[in-house]
Amino acid sequence: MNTYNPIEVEEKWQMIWAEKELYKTDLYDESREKFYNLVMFPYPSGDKLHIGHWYNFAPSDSFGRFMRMKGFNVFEPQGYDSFGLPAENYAIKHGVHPTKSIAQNIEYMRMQLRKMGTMYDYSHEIVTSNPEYYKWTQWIFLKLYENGLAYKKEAPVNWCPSCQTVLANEQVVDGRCERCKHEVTKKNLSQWFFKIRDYAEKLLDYSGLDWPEKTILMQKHWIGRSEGSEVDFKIVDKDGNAILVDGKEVFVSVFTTRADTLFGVSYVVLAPEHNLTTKIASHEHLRNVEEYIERAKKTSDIERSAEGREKTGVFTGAYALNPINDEVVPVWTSDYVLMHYGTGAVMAVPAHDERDFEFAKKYDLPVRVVIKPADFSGDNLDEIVKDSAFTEYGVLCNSSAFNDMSSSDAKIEISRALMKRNSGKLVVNYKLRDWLISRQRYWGAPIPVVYCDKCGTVPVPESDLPVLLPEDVDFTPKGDGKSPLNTSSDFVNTSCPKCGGKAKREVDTMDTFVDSSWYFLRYMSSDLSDKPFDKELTKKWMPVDMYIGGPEHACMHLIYARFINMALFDLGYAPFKEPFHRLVHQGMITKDGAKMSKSKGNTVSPDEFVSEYGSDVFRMFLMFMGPYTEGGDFSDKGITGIARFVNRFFNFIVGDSSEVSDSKSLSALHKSIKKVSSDLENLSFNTAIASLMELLNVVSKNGLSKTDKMIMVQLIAPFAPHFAEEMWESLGGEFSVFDSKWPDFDEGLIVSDSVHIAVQVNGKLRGDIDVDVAMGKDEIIALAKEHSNVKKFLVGEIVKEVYVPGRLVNFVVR
Ligand code: ANZ
Ligand code: ZN
Ligand code: ZN
Repeated sequence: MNTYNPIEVEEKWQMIWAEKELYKTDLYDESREKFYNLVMFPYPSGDKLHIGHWYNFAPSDSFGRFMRMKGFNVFEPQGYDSFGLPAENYAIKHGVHPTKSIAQNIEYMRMQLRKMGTMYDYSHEIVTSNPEYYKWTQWIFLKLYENGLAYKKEAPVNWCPSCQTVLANEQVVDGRCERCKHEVTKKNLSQWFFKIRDYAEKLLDYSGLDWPEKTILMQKHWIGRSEGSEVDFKIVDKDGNAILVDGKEVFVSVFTTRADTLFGVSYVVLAPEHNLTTKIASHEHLRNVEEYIERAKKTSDIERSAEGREKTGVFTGAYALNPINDEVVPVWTSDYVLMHYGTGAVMAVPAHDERDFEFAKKYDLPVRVVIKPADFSGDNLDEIVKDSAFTEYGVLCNSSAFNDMSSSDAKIEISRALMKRNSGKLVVNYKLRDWLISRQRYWGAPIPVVYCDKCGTVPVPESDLPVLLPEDVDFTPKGDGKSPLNTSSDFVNTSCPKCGGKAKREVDTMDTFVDSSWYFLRYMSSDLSDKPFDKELTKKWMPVDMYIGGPEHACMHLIYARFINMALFDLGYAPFKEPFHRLVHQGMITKDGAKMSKSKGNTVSPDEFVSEYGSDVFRMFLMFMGPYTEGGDFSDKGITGIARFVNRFFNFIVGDSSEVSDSKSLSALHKSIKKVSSDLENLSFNTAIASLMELLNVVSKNGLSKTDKMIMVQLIAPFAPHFAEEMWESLGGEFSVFDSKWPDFDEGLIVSDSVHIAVQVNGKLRGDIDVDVAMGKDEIIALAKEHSNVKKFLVGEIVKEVYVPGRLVNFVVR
C-alpha cells in the first residue's frame, strides 16, 4: 500500500513550477488562441485568505488549467485591491501604518496563494496602492475630467458618524453603514462625481454577454429606467393668479409615469429640499414649512420611501395650475417625495397612487377617480377606491375629451396635448445617480486637482502624476469630516500648474471602486511606466473571457467597471466596449447551514486544512460540495472522504500492475472523458469529480493500460494539480501534465451502461430488469425482487438466490 504524501509532493511541485516558470504566459504568443481567466482580486485587509477566497480562486484555477490543456494560451493574473476602508480601519485598530500592514498582509496572502498552487502569472501582479498603479487611476480621473465626465458639486451625502466618512448609496444598507452598521445621516459636502448617469442607456445593453440572468436583472433594476412625462404646473395663488418669484412667473415640473391620470390630480407635492419650496411658501405657512424641512433632513431616503410609513407633510400656502384643465390645486411639501429622483416634485393622484391615497386620507384632500377597470359597469365610481387606490391601467373617465381612452393610449395622447401647449414632454428617467467618488479618508489615491485663487480648479498635468500619497500623516479620523490629508501642510500647499502662484491640493481621495474598475486592463501591462496599458496587448487580450467572483458585486463593482471601460472605449483608449465576456458567481459556503462570520465564530480557516490534507484535497473537497454557483455546507467528514479517494486513486495509478484495458474500463474511461470535459465547460465541478470516482471504481476492478492511466491522470489534473503532476511523472510523462493535450473521447468505445437481466423464479422466466453495469450483486437481486410480476411468484421462503453476472437472476422458493 502506497500512501500519498500531499505536503511533500505539493511543495516539490510548487518549487519546480516556479523554477521552470511554467505559468509565465507569453502574452505575445500568436500560435494559440488567448484565454483571459480572471478572478475578482482580494482586499488585503486583516482577514488573510478565507474560505470565500478559496472557493472563488481554486475552482477558477481548475477551469483555467482545463482551458490550458485544451490548447488555449491562458493568462491567469492575480493582484491586490489594497486601498480602501478595510485596510485603513485595520491599520487604525492595530495602530500600524497602512503601508506597513498592507505589505505584511500581502506577504501572507502571497504565501497562501503559493500553497494553493494556482497557475497565476505572478510576473504581472498588481497592487492598487502602489504609486505605479494609482498614477494611472489618477490618469483615468484626468481623462474623465477633461471630457466632462467628472465634476464637483455641493451635495447632501450619506455620512457615517462612526467611520467618519461619506458612503456611496450602495454602501448604505437599510439606512445603516454597510461596514459598521451605524445609522447613516446626511451631510452637505462639496464632492467629486463621475457621470455614470450619462451611460445609463449604454449600460442597459447586455447583448453579446454571457452573464447570469439574475445579475443582469439586478443591474437593470439598479439603473431603473422609467419612461414617463414631465408636466409643468404654474405656481399661482388661490384665485389662479401667478405668484412671482424674483419678479418672474414660476413653474413646477413634475415627473409622472401616469400622464393618463392628469385629470385626477388633487394636489402637487414638492420634496422638502426642492429649491422652490421656501420661495413659494406663503407668509403664514413659511415657518411651518421651514420646520418641516429641518426635520426631513434627518431622515434617510430609504426611510422616506419605506412602504407603509406614516405620511407627513405641510401645506405651503401656494397653489398650482393644472395645465390640462386649468384647475387650481394646493401645493404641499412632504418627505415621501425624494429630491434626487425625477424632478423632485410630483402631481398627486390619490385615486390611483397608493402613497397619494394615504396622504389624501390623512389630510382630507379630494380623491377623484379618473381611471376605471375596463369591465367596470357600476354607476358609483367611488366604489373603485373604497379602501385603496386603483393603480392598474384601465379606461379614462372624468377626463373630458380623453374619456373612454385606454390608459396606455392616453399617456401618449395627453402628453401630446401638453406638448402642443408647451407645458409638458415625454421623458426617460433613471434611478441610477452619478457616482460619488470622493472620500474624506486617507488610504486612497489622491484626487489629482489643485485649487488656485486665480485660476480656480486646475487638474494636475499628466506629467506631474502620480500625486503621491504622503506617508507621514495622522490618518485617524478627526471628526470634522475633513480628509486626514488636510492636516499635512506639505501636501496641501503647492503651486498652481497654470500660473505658478500659490495653490492648495484637493485633500479627498478616490473611492476604492475606482481602483478596481480598470485593473483588468492593467494586468497585461503591469510593468509599463509610461502608459496605463499597452494598446496592442490590451486589444489582443481584452475582453476578459471568464470572470469569476461573488454575487455581492453584481451592482457596484460590475457596473462601475463596465462604465469606466465603456468611457475609456468612447475616448479611444480601451479596445472593447464591454470588459467581461462571460461572468460566473460562485455560491456561498455555509457552516452547519449558517453563513460563516467572525461574529458567529463559525469561520473555517483554510490554512489548517491545507496543512493537514494538502491543497489538492482541500480544493477538490470544496468543488465536490455542491453545484459551484450554489455553494454548499462545510463539514469535516466530507474532506476525509476526498482524502481517501485521492489515496485510492494514487494507489491505483502507481500500484496497479495490469497492462491492458478491458472493454469495461475503456468504456468507463471514455465516458468519463466526455463527462469531465463537458462538466468543466459548464463549471460543474461536483459532477465531474463524481464521474472520476465512478471511473476509479470500474478500472480498479477491470484494469487499465499505462497509456490509459495517463489519460486518467490528465482528467484529474485540473482538480488536483500537484497530485496529477506527481503521478504523471511516475508514469514517465514528459513535464508538465499541464502542457499535455486534453484527451479526446471515442464515442465508439462507450458502450451502453445498462445490461439486460432476466429474472426467473424456480427456473421459469417471470420478468426482466435493466441495471447499471457498475451495480453489484446485492443491488441487482434487491431490484429483481421489486419487479411487480416477479413479486407475485415470490411466495413462501426463498431458499436460494442465483446470480449469473450480466445474464440472469434465479430465485428458488419453497
Ligand atoms: C402621478 C401618478 C399617478 C403616479 C398614479 C403614479 C401613479 P417610477 O416607476 O419609479 O419611475 N414620483 C416621481 N418622482 C418622484 C420622487 N422624486 N419621489 C417620489 N415619487 C416620485 O415611479 C414614477 C412615479 O413615482 C411617478 O408617477 C410619481 O407618481 C412618483 F396614478 O405621478 B406618479
Ligand atoms: Zn460606518
Ligand atoms: Zn493659478
